[in-house]
Amino acid sequence: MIRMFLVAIATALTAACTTKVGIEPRTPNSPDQGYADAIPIDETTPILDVSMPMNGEVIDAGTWDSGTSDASREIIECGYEVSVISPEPGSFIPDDDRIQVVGQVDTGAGNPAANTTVQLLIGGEVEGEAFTNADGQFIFEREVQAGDLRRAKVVVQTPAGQCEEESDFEIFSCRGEFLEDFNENPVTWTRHGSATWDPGGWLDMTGPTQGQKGAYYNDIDLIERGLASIEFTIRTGNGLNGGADGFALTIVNLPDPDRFISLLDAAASGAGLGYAVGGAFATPEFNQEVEAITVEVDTWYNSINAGNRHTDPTEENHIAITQNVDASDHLAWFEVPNIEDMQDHRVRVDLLADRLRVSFDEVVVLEQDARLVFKGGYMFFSGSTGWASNLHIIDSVKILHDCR
Ligand SMILES: [Ca+2]
Ligand SMILES: [Ca+2]
Ligand SMILES: [Ca+2]
Repeated sequence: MIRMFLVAIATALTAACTTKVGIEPRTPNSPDQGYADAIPIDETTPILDVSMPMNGEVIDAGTWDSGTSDASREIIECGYEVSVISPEPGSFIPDDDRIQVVGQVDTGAGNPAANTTVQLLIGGEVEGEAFTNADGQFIFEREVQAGDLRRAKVVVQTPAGQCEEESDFEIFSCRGEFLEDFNENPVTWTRHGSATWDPGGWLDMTGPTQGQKGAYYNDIDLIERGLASIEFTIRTGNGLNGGADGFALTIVNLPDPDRFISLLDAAASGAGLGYAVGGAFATPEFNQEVEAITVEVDTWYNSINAGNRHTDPTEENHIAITQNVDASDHLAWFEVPNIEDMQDHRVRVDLLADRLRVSFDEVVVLEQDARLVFKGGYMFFSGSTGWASNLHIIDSVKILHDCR
């Protein structure tokens, strides 16, 4: 897990990314639809853990006398710089996972602050203590539970008192974790239309053929409502006439999962990427309003003037978040001009209470306020081709849900 974070950080530091992002003006959802207030942070007392300083000495944080001395609670200016390096701020981690909170203390002059006492504070309470090593680095090791690292910080403690310099960080912990690598023909997923499972260990929504529409849906593994982080790998290209149309992951709050087949039958191909059946895409065959969040990878510019039911927000290839199975309802989007390269690309969307955060190939490319209504539900992948075509390959799904 930690190695993954370090890789992510290294990638973030080395990658250059120039994408355009945008949002369409939105009518705010009614307040009772927001889920921010519906997910209280549990008041569970965090389980005290053992911290492991890098000088090898193990300190039981539970034995530390937390501030009976007035001097230790005094806040003073020390001039240090404190930073948490991993996990990345805003990370999502399954409940009960052991993590290492790794960071660095520097003196104001930019030198490492060695042999310095640091404390992990949660809600103002001391949850661990460690010493920095010769390079100024510290490690706290603990198990995440019930969102207890949602509002944490690391501070420096000196004999004269607690330093005012601190590093805040936020880690979400999740009760639900869904993983699927498609390495075996998946039994919890049902094929629809042109989609196929490839023995290579992935799904393809369309093949390279023109005029296709395909999907795989999962009506067994429920994704819970609330904060969530959705990740998957895509690969597209090798198509005709410049490549199109794109593919999508949708999580739909279908009251009756038996409706999946009628939804997918009615969903628009082409511009609708095999998922669009709401709003401008509603049909007499499926006129039920459903709540849904879709992550779409769109490789064809549609314009309403050309007889289509919507205009894409950009002429470039784009990754977008849409809602309520309406491909015209782009909550957020960013451009990815070169995505039809038949290379693996990792897409991650974090659904937070008040904002959306999208990462592409481990780099955050978009973070913006959004009043989301994520009710959870069942998921499906879909894709389509038209006059232009592409392969639309999906792999390695990871969804952390029911997060706090
Ligand atoms: Ca695979
Ligand atoms: Ca399009
Ligand atoms: Ca689009």
